[in-house]
Amino acid sequence: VRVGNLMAFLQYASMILIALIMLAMTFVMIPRAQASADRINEVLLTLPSITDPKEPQKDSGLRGYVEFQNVTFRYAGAEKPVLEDITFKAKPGETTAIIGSTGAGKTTILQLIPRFFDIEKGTVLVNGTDVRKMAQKELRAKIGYVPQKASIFSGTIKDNIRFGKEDATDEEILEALETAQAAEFVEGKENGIESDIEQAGANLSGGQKQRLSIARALVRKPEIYLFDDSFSALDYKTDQKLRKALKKTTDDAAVIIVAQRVSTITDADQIIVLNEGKIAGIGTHQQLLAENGIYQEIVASQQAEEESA
Ligand code: M5T
Ligand code: MG
Repeated sequence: VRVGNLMAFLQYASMILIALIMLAMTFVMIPRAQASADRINEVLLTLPSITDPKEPQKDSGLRGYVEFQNVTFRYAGAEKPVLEDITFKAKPGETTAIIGSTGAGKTTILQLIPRFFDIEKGTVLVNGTDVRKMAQKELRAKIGYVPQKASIFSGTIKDNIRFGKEDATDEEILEALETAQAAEFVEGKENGIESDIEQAGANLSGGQKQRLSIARALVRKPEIYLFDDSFSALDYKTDQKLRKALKKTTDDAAVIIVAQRVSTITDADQIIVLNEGKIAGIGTHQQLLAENGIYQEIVASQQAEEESA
């Protein structure tokens, strides 16, 4: 009998204990849930800082012009501006290259063209119109942007390219792949453009991903092309072939290329040397090589690298 009493006591005691622990846990969860709910509300109530003008300006009739006038920009909350007094022009049919060390602000310059951020001073013009006076949808329809990090989604190759243009036909897709030098490896796959891509492009190489993301921009047939370091994972020969093919399809468009390798941009119409957010020089490869110290340094360091490799 005594053992029975003891057992019953232990059972009840542990049941009470468990209930108490559960209660304590609930009290721990309440403030956490409260904090999460607050944050969710904050996000839902955030108003976008980039808004369309009430009366967007009409199309100027120009095509493929990009201009920066004394642009200064800082990221929200940053102490120092990342870009200072940037002035340059890109015209249709011309290639403008941007080179400079990491963190110089190259990506930031490209992102100001589709107005991902608003600037602090100066003006960004597309086809002669201030980007803040244009409807965002119209502005972005003019631009084909290949970001520095290629984002590839799970789905077929076709789905991935169509992300650039929803109603692209198979022909248009094949044409874009051809120019992007991706046709060969796509056609080598069992199902061609219907082949499946794994999540984040896990079954593709870095260069294959880059070329698909280039094809995605090409299929839009935009008037302004922005390539952010989009040729870095390609071997020298493919890089050259791609740029040659690009030249043909982009002959009446403005092309702005951010590059690490000097060899990618030697034939650009103008090269902008960016140094710590400021323009250190603009010119052709020959001009800069003759007179720009920073450009000479970049070229020399790449030659040294090649020799040691
Ligand atoms: C230029 C800073 C970054 C750097 C400078 C994207 C981003 C950048 N920065 C921020 O403070 N917040 C941001 O959201 O801006 O950066 P970048 O334009 O990305 O430089 P880059 O493209 O020339 O560099 P890389 O490495 O791609 O060659 O100081 O901290
Ligand atoms: Mg960058």
